Amino acid sequence: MAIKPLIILPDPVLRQVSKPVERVDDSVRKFADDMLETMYDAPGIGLAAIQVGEPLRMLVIDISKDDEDHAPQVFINPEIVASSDERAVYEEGCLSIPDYYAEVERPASVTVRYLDRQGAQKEVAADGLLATCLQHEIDHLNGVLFIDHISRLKRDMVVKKFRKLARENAPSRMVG
Ligand code: GNR
Ligand code: NI
Repeated sequence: MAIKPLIILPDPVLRQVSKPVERVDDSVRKFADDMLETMYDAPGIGLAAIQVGEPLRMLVIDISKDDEDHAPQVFINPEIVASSDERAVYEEGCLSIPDYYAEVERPASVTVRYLDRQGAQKEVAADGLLATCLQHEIDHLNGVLFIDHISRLKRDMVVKKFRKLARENAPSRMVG
């Protein structure tokens, strides 16, 4: 198992559209374990492969409470096959946009079809936090971030702040 470095805004890698996993084999399962370890270390409740630089359509989620046992879930090639008309608002955050939180409105429930870590096709009807988290992660597979769902004014402010941080932390600053 290995903890992988997280890709942070405004890295253009986060805007890539990820490619389907062609075969669920040991290397895919090993990568899912690395993603889970990275997510738990962060800590976060979800992680998409692109957040560690792999443009593959897979994500991991664990929405268990702190005082409960871990409940890791792996979703490979997930697809939203149904969404409710009902909406829900959650305060979202993203490991690729550290320490920034904003309310996002999304369908309150979704049905997601996916392959599990054995490569078996599954379907889950999700609501509550799982529905929000699945939509947040599936957005990542399409190069979409939660800040794309907030006002342009707020988004521009966040992007500007993270551009500045990236500049300040750029290796060029260390030279000379
Ligand atoms: O850890 C995370 N918390 C979270 C809270 C509300 C809605 C979505 C999320 S996902 C996020 C981890 C992450 O960035 N996944 O891509
Ligand atoms: Ni995220």
